[in-house]
Amino acid sequence: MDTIHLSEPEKDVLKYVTQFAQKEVKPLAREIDANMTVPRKLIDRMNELGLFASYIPEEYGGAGLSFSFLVRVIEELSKACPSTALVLDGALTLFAEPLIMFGSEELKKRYLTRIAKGAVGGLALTETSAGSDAAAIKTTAEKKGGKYIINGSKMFISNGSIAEFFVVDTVTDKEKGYKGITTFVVDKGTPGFEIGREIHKMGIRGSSTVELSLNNVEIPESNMVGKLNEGFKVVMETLDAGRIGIAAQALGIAQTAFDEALEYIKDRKQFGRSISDFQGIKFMIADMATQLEAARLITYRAADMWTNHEDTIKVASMAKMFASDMAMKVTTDSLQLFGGYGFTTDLDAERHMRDAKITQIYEGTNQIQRDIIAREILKGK
Ligand code: COS
Repeated sequence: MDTIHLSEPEKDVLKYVTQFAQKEVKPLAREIDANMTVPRKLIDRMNELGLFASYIPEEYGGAGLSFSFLVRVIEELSKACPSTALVLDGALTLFAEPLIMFGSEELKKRYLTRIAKGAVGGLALTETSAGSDAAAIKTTAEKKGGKYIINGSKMFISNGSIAEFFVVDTVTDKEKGYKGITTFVVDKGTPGFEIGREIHKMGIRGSSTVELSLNNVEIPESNMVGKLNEGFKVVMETLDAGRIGIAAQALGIAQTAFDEALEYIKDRKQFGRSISDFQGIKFMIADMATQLEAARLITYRAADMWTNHEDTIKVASMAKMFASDMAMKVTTDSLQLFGGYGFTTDLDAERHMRDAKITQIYEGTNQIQRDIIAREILKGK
């Protein structure tokens, strides 16, 4: 099924991305999970194939392909290895997108051109006491002359150890709540900016997740993304795009889990026949395939809406919530279809289930997504 709107050249490029994902990424997925790192040469290879440049506008050295295309790329890479997909997803939806939407010409020239050449970026919003309540961040940015001095710390930052720069959210006016938040770009290597310990995780183990600490980090005012005290809008809109990326990641993980289980049940014989002959198994397969199809439709619709600059808040949250809940269910049922073998680490079913779990949590828990969806509906959207 191909309901997403892609140009003919995008469709052609996507075929190569699928081949690359299946031939070069998938064989490394186990090793990436075990070693808890995506090899640099794989990131370089994604760059060589133009994947980092794909979503960057042409005037900044990119190919100017659509967000819908990027979503399909994330899905295809996630079928092979969701940790590898997250390296690209984080760089493009969480770092490049806010600059594309809100960055000054100077910032776009300085950073988008580097992303287009394979530099990784990240988003630093979350703090130990500000997760779902994003506006509760405490990291401050104080103006001194033409500079801002940033102090604070960040938690669970994806791409942490490999990113060269981060979009960082700070408090610039303590009295004003979310209307006192400002977003800046901070380069790795700026004095006082430290990348902390690598956090070990249950799933997407190849993706780097770290704490960041910022002690008197001095940055020029020109690093501000958007306007002073309007950073909450920057980050919320960034997450609208990011959530569609996570929906695509969830889709990819679930599709692979399903495909592997489907192959197995056709071969596996019990009671003298293939277990796919049993109604109990058939019903599971029918439900899983239907859930996958529905998640794909809503994710593609959200992607096309974002591409067309429509109001996507509600549908982005729906896609993220629905696709990630689906992925958890489908990966759990896929493991079940393998029986005892599925519970072993000899097969990939358990990894898919571990990888799916985070999609219900990050870029806004599914409880927060439900809150956003209801709020939008009550507003009449
Ligand atoms: N897209 C665009 N704008 C949004 C938005 C969204 N998804 N969500 C909120 N806003 C806007 C609101 O419209 C409002 O703007 P106005 O001042 O123009 O009216 C402003 O942001 C404040 O909204 P609200 O009052 O709802 O803010 P809250 O502090 O109550 O928080 C939630 C809103 C819960 C939606 C927000 O904190 C959130 O998304 N939390 C999850 C954070 C998250 O995803 N973290 C993951 C980090 S990356 S792993």
